[in-house]
Amino acid sequence: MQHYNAHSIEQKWQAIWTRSGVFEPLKDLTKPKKYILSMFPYPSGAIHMGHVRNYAIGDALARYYRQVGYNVLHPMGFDAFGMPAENAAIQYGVHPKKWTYENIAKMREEFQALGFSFSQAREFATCDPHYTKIEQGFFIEMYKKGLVYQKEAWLNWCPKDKTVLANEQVIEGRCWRCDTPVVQKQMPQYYLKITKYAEELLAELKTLEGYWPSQVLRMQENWIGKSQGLAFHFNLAPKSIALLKDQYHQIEVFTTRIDTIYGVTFIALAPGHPIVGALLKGKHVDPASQQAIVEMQNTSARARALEKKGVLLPLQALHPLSQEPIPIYVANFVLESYGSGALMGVPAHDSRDHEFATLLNIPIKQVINEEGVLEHSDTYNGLTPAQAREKLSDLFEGQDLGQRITHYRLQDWGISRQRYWGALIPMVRCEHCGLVPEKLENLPILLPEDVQIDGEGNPLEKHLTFKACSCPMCDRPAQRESDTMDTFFQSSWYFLRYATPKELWDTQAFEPQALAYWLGVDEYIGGVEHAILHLLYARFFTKVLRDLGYLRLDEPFTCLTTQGMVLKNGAKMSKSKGNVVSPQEILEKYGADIARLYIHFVAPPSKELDWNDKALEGAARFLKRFYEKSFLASPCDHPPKLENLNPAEKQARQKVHLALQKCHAIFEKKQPGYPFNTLIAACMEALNALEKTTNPALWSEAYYILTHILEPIIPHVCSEVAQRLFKCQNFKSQEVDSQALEQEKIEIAISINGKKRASVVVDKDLDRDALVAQAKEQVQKWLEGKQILKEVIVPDKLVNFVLR
Ligand code: ANZ
Ligand code: ZN
Repeated sequence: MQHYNAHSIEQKWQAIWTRSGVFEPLKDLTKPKKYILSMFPYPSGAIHMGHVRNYAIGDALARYYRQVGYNVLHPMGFDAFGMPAENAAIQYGVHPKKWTYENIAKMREEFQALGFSFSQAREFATCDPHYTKIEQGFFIEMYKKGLVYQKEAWLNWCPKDKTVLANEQVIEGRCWRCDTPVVQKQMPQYYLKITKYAEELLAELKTLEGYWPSQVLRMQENWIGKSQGLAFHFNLAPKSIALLKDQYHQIEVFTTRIDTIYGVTFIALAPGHPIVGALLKGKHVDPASQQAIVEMQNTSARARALEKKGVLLPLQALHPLSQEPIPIYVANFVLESYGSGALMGVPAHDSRDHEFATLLNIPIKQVINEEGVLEHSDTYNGLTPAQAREKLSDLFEGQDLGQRITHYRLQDWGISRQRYWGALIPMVRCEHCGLVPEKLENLPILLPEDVQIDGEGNPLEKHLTFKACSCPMCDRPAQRESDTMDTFFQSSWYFLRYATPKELWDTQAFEPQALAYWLGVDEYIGGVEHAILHLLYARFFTKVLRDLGYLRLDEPFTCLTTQGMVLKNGAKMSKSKGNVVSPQEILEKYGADIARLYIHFVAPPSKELDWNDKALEGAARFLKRFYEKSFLASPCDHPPKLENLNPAEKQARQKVHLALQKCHAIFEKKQPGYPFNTLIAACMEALNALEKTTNPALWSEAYYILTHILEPIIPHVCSEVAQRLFKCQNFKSQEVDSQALEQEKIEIAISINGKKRASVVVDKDLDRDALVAQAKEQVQKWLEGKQILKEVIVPDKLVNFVLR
């Protein structure tokens, strides 16, 4: 017997795998395929436990499907643009490119040390020039199709990073990366018209029902946020029109509750509404109000939502039906970018309006009574809200005062970033021709490398020659765009790129046949934090590229698994809490197989994993035992003869085949959610039972099956054992022997107060509760009306009921 030495076994097998290329997808595109993808990482330089978990799940699936005979694509790459590289440049003076590629090399080694079966030939980083070239081409095609446009916009601005942030990158009013309070700033930005696809993105969520976690589907649905309502306007009072120098005559609003029109007691404008701007410009508000308004304008929508604030404006509108005057406020909870940036306030029936009205002493007028029908609403009294909505919408539309519209909460995707380390937006501004896309033959437009990165502003703006170029239309001197793209742009199509062999990357985006063969992704695995943005953008890109003629696919990810967080002591691992368990240390101390076994053993993928050192030791003990006991097995080329097995041997064989059956059920999703923890438990039970036996044929069969079941989880040790015992080259899915599963039957006597009354034949390993239940059934007439004081069980022999 040899003692288990993780490092020598693991290094040996990792070297074999790297040399042999066994994890590369096959060129044969006629075989059944599985595309198993774990979300690619940002190359921070060191992987964390969340990565280990994510990739251990994906790797188990990839290895299983190779066993079953599929052609498997299991690629890995790096989401390599973004701010940390620039921050490192600022902090340590190292160039982002150098920092990034060095980190990639380190992480690649860590992946290898964990034994993940990634295709190495398809790895890329999103900052590779071949990738930039293709995606700049996509950008230009989208621009030409009207899917990209430029717009002046109020944006979240991080004064520290000097960059625009998406709403989702603002957390409680602060920058998601550096925690600086965010302010609002207006500037021209490039937008992708994702709203054009809002309806399809929403409708096709239905096709994913049952394949994606329902929680993710609900989050996407809410994010798209479809609502049906009426867009109409309030006329301004004549004096107000005069004050605004005849520039504005009305205020557009959007409501989903036109039935509450008689309950309107105020109108509220977003702080960035143009009428507010006009009032400030004309100096029509007092200094205190002006200051309050400017403060609101400088606060992000998220931060504004925390506490309601408002300022009364020197303006009035007229109620469209009663013609009564209505006061107009600036309110911080009104969003610039939702509807028309203004709303009709109905404090009696909307909780936000109610809070606002209470705060500012605005009247509250109830127009729906306790019975749920309209009141104080002129001729509409007595109608239900739904009836009133129909009638009033008809009225407004009939008189051309308003229009029924479908509104989406989803907004166009602002992709401009004023940062260096990103993919350049391939546009040029020419004094004569305006905004012009680069010529396709000039792509990629790459970043200049001689830049000064000091944390202030965009290094590209400060570069002496970068911006100067010639106009792609007229050849006269022009200015190159210095904005780079949101890194979500890169992660929106990387999964499509892997389908194409590397040799073609320089010349084409996708190899159409390979793309058609490999996509959709059969199982996509990643953190639930990507439930909204990344997954929505990736779905959007798939549809856009489909419409541009690159692919024939509506939805990119056939199945989605979101893994739970890795915690320690119930809290998310973080440096600040000092509760980080580093994969590097665990690898050092235990090796990859034990780390992987542990991760799969303590929790099923979708559940949170609370780090537990005891369970880690338990996993380590099992793995060592599994390895060391394998020296008791010797190869035997025939299966054990069933009729010669004694009861213990029969039981051991049954447990092995039960584990195998579970293995199939789990990987084939007959048992949903990949509960590998139960599979490992079944293997542990099988090994326990096996240890009570000595039959060589049985041990041989058991080890053959167990190494196959466990290879997806602990591949190194299984490869080692299978090679030594069986000269096994490739793992091939095994078949369950249904005869092995048959339970041994035994006869149990049933007595009452010590007197035998009946007997029953049951499965040998029937658990206690089931046995008692069956016994009771047999002796029911003696039990009726009596109280059972005690149930005494003599294993495999007798059940005795002690009655009062
Ligand atoms: C009056 C009203 C009465 C409303 C009532 C709701 C309930 P959803 O359903 O999410 O689409 N609204 C309109 N524009 C807004 C803006 N720019 N910022 C913030 N809120 C705005 O929300 C539609 C409702 O949100 C609209 O219907 C409007 O308030 C408000 F009992 O109008 B409602
Ligand atoms: Zn020009």
